[in-house]
Amino acid sequence: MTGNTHILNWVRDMAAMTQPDNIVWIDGSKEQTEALRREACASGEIIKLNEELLPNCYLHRTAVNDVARVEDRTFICTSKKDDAGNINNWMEPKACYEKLSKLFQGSMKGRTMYVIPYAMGQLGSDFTKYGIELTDSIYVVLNMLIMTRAGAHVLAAMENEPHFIKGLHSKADLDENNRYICHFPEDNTIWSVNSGYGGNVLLGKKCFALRIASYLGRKEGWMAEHMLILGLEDPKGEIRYIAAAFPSACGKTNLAMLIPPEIYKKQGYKVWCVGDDIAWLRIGRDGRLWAVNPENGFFGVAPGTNEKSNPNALASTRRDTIFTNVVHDLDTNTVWWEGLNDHPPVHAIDWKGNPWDYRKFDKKDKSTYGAHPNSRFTSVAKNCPCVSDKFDDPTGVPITAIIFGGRRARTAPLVYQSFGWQHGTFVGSIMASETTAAAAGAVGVVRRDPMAMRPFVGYNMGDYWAHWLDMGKQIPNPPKIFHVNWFRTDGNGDFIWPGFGDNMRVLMWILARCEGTVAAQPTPIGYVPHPEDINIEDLDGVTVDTIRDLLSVDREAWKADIDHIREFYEMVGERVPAALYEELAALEARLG
Ligand code: GTP
Ligand code: SPV
Ligand code: MN
Repeated sequence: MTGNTHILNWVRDMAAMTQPDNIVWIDGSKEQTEALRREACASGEIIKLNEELLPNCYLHRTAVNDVARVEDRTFICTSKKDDAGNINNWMEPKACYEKLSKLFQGSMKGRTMYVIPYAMGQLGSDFTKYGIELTDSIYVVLNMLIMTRAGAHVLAAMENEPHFIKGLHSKADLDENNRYICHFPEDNTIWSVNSGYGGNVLLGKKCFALRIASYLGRKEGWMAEHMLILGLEDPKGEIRYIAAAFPSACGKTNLAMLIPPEIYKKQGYKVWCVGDDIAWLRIGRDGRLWAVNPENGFFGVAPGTNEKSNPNALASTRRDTIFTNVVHDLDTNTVWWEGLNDHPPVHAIDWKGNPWDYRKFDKKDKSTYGAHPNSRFTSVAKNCPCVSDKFDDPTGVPITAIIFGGRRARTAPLVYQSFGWQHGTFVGSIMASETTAAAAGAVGVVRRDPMAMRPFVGYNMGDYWAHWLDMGKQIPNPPKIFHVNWFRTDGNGDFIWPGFGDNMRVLMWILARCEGTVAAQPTPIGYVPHPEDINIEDLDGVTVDTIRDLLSVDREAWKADIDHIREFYEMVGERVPAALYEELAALEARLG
């Protein structure tokens, strides 16, 4: 165990409230992990899959009402409401502790409390922060052992550490009317109750590494962002790193593990994955912005992942993986999901645990899906064939370009470059995207999702934008900022741009702009490529005219958007920096 009294006292207090039958400290050893797997298999919490086909892989099904993050039940509990801001739900900390204490009271009776010491980031790095999660779920323990660096070695590193993020989770009764995901940034505390779904309960991820970390980042002069990190290696072996923020289920994992199209592959280009969801960014001694991925695994969207769309992600899931809410193929004891291949299993159990008849599958009717649209795989990052050799590097990687993006059927062009950091911050602040299944609620509705952080910023969004502007002033050699949209559709609602691996063609333009080796056309919204500068060699059905269409800036649509942006800024409230209102006015003027 530990001699750290901060930890011991807190564990004792939480145990007094939740009243578990036992307390088990997670050490990360093979023996303990194996024993927990056996116990969870015996209770039916997880199912062991075919050891030959999927070694060390397991399937878990959540409760049917517990399949995604619950944004309307997620709270930022700062002492002043204004510090949480209008984008976040807010509760007064004391009131929230009291309310949740009642739900936690005795919630672990008859159960074991697991104490998970973990680190976000590589031990020994300036970036790294510690956490402890207390949970009554073995599923959470097994996921945390993949998603974070966890166990006895981390607890040893925390021996003299008064600062750590205190996370308390209990499944309690999985009562959705009493489900709460609450953050107390002033106390380094997270309380999550009545859920068993990933983003709500793997507290190192969105709760700590984004909500609490974004709050700490502002205080301490760094940034926590909902960004993938990839390295693009050229034939000379030089690697440039890109960080990209897309909203949930909008393509981060896919871009992070991109396989270059043949035309680039044969020249020797390669793409390396540093992270697929979260980046922590700090100003390096050399004046550049440096990034680490604080996670240790991928909690990726399963549907749509296949040999063609994302072979690297698929390969990562072929061993040591926990699958959540996918189809169970009974004939082979393996898993399946929509979009994996054209051979749905004949004898199968759907994500709800019911027998599933693939012949009744109808794309338009969600109730016929075998896998939940937000079903996920939890995989070890090191099992990814394209994992970067900088993955464990405590200094991280220097970022050349930052990309924002979202799902927009019309307004946003395939790619454009901002005029500079301030304008780039503006571009991030006005990001919008169609909602996805990653969060509970309607899907396909356009909503503003600044920097893809709307559900994850742990303080006032206006202050967050001010922090972005501030950072820009402090970084001597800042990354250039771009915006992409892979999701423009034609008259039939089909995607025009092929996407996936071919997104590399856009990354090549972005890096050429960073090098200053390609020209661009200034437009009211930013610099747009000359259509012939996007490489379409070997791209079936895509002509220069297709690219011209993808790059067109629809002035009327943008003018109509201005009012929405202003309304959104007004909703965010008084703390929106004046510089962003100036950018908005300048955009309006340029649109004429
Ligand atoms: P979170 O884990 O929720 O943060 O999601 P993410 O941003 O990592 O999204 P992910 O890469 O898992 O992709 C989500 C969905 O978008 C999947 O169904 C993909 O098939 C689809 N997708 C990803 N990239 C592209 C693309 O370039 N074009 C198109 N049309 N779809 C894409
Ligand atoms: C997201 O929704 O952005 C995810 C999945 O990455 S979750 O961990 O549930 O937040
Ligand atoms: Mn995410």
